Amino acid sequence: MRILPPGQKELEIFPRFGLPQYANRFPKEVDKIRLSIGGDLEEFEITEELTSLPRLNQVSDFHCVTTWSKLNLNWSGYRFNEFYTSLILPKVSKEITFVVLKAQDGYKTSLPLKDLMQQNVLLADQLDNKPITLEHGAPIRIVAPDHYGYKSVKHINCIEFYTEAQTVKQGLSRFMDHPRARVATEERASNGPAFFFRWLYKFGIKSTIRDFEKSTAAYRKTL
Ligand SMILES: Nc1nc2c(c(=O)[nH]1)N[C@H]1C(S)=C(S)[C@@H](COP(=O)(O)O)O[C@H]1N2
Ligand SMILES: [Mo]
Repeated sequence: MRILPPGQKELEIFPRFGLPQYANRFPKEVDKIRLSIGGDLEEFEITEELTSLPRLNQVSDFHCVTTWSKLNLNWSGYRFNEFYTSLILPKVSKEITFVVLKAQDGYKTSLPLKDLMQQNVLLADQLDNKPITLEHGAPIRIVAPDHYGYKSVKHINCIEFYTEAQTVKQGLSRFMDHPRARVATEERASNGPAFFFRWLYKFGIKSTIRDFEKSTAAYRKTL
């Protein structure tokens, strides 16, 4: 038996998942990778330059804050660390500490730069040796295995680099988004005891999986 992080349970499937309001939002551009870079540096765009970085494969576990975990996912892509050092740092003149991650479906979150610079954080464009599907983040997503799934932004198309922390979310979604969301220390939400969120979120897993499946099936028919 594998020992899972505190409060997590293994799921056999790897569902398309997220906050209910994202079930019906899909990326427009799934074939071409385009990253808008901004924040406290001059804006520019990254497309093919990404493929100049070394490709690597990584097997890692994925932990959703709602307590399900999928083990041994086989990703391929580029190390965020290498991406930052090779493609961003040359354009940076101030000390960057904070990164905002935005996606084609309107989803956004943030992480401290030091967390993204860990060796196991990827910009992944393949899962199981195939291009990442619509379900799992086409054309490219963040994979941050030490952080809850909500930091692993799918369909990422914009990355902003700042010298200081920014307010990315408002109200309830701000409360639900811990600034670091580390799995090992159970940083499930920005406030309140972890056991409460374990209990609360469990009720929504099945219905969320079903809603996302339905929306995906309906959307696929329109393609
Ligand atoms: N763009 C985008 N990224 C997202 C989400 C989302 O709704 N939109 N949901 C997050 C949450 S809560 C989880 S658990 C994972 C789910 O990834 P999966 O759909 O590949 O299982 O994506 C994260 N990244
Ligand atoms: Mo999640």
